[in-house]
Amino acid sequence: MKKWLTRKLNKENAVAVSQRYDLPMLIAMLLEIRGITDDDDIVEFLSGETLTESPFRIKDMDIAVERIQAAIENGERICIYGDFDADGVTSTALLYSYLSDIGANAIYYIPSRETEGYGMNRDAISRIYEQGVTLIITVDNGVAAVDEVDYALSLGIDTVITDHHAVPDVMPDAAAIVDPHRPDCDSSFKELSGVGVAFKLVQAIEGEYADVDGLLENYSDLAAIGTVGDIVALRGENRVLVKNGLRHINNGDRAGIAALVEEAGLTGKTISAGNLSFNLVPRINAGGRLGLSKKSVAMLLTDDEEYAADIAAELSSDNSERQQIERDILSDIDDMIREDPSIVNNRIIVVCGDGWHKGVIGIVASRIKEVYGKPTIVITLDGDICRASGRSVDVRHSQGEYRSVHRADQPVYRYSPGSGSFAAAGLQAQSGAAQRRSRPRSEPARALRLRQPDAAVRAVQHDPARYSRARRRQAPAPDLLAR
Ligand SMILES: [Mn+2]
Repeated sequence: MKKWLTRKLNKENAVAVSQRYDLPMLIAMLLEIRGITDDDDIVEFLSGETLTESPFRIKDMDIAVERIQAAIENGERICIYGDFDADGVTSTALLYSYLSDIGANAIYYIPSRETEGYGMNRDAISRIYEQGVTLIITVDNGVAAVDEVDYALSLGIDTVITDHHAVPDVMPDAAAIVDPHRPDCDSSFKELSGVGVAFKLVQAIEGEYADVDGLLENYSDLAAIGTVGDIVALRGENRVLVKNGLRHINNGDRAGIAALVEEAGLTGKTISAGNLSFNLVPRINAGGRLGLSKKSVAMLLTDDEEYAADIAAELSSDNSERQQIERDILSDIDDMIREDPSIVNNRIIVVCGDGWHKGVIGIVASRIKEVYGKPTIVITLDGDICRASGRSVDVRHSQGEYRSVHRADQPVYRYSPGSGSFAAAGLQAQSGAAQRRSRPRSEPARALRLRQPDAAVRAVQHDPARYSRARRRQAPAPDLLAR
């Protein structure tokens, strides 16, 4: 079960902050508990109206801007290479919208979640090459694409990477790599989402004296959705983006977002960050799971209200379909746990099923992790390919988890690490090893799963004490399906 550790409150500090900033005591106490105690942090947290740090503090930003400006001046064709989740879709829409507004020759590409998976791949680069592209700008991905960037270069395509995922030991040989997690990057705010980094890139292209408030007016709605979608901390620059973005979303400024709001039944209500997270982001993410991410980008770019409404409706029906698929898998897993409670007694929960929809196993893992408070890996088998998605309570665990799976299951075809602050991992591998790992440990449970009830009874009769002890230790199972 989940164990909560509560942070001690230093009441004296809270009283001082309350007096100094003329704040209600409750707010001062919350600031104290959240560790927002420096004067600079408090002022930033309380105001949060605009971005104050120069985007050029992020490593390689100057090189990225130089390469992009050269491309614009020379009329080179630029491809924005995005991702299919809410962060990737909004990053793509933001950068595409900006670049085409300033007259760049830009296109965008989002890999199919179903057939290509996360990140750059050679086939996609070949197709991009055929369209005459000489510069790829990645958003929300790319920092680990060593081979793909080399391949692009062999076709005469430069790559500028903008990303916010953890930086691997060996980075791609790209023209520029803009990622606040680079160890040699001295920007002060590290928790930007992909769209946050894309926003900072736009700010940088506008130059040192950019009209930041104007940019916030144009793009913070997109930035808010991607930022909330990636579950990064809503403080610092993220808070500025979300706060401004919510204002514009509530004004109904963008047809595509207004259409999503309408589909969610929220028209006329004040949209909060919670609404973004529970009502808008899942619809955009569902688009990725069911092959509609390109349409999501189009929805966010269009001024045509009817076109936007059509796509929003399509995304929403897919969202309810996805929820049903998710409920079915959770109910399978619930049965498995009731049959063999030892599954949830392990340090890491591993469950495995045949033909579970690979697009939702991440959400399922996240739900199990939430209920049991333990790192969880959900594996789905499709013929002899198995795909897994893991969610951890902490990114350090997530990485360890990934490593141990990596060792167990050879060969791993693709692995997509979680971002710096979102403890997630996914991988794809040949089955066999994974099947062995996910097999329930107890003998009767194993026999039951093989549909050999006699063998199960024999195993219990052989050592009744063992299994009755296991039963007694087990607390009543929480309901995975309860919302
Ligand atoms: Mn992201």
